Amino acid sequence: MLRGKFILFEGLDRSGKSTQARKLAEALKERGSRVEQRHYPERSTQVGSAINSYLTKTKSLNDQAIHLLFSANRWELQQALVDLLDSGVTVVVDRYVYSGVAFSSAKGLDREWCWQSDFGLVRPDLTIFLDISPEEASSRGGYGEEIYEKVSFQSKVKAEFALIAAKEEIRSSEAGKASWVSLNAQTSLETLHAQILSHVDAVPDRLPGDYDFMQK
Ligand code: NYM
Ligand code: MG
Repeated sequence: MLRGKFILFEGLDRSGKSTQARKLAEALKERGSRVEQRHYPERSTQVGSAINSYLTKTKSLNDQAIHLLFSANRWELQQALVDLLDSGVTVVVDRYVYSGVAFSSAKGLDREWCWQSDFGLVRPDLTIFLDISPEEASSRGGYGEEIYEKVSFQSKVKAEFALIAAKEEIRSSEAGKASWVSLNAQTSLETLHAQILSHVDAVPDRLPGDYDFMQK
């Protein structure tokens, strides 16, 4: 039996991640795969509840502390994620370590420091970065409610994601398999969905227990 695939969506707020994650999960299920969706931050845990208070501006925390809470939230759910994958379920995830680094380093925290707390977590098999301009994102529904949803800040986040993408694309080509793809999110839902499906189909099969990990 094969393990499930770990497919990650990353991008700015309102880049369309949730919509595309749902469409991908539906398409894979229709083909008969077992699929689950996850989203970080997972706000239902105690750590997640503290994160939620920060994001909704009801509690202030220093930049280092909130960074470590986001990371702790991934760690507390890591075993459950691995168990799901090992049981053959494909997991479509909305945000993970790259958001952690991009958002915190956009505040000016040291980039290397930002990576540290996530080293050792399972690396996604494929990360799909939905590329959108901060201006286009800000025109989409519901924008501006949470702490990071300002065009000026999202522009800095986008620049940090660009640095991460460059690094991950080099890693992909060295490994001879695409583990990061950046797609233009300012296109039709269906065009984007078809592109995403074809990238997901190209992800190699792996056995349970066979993972790469986040590392230096
Ligand atoms: N965010 C998310 C971080 O700053 N660090 C992280 O590690 C993660 C996972 O939380 N603006 C930020 C990005 C978003 C905010 O996420 C809430 P979402 O996907 O909008 O619920
Ligand atoms: Mg958001």
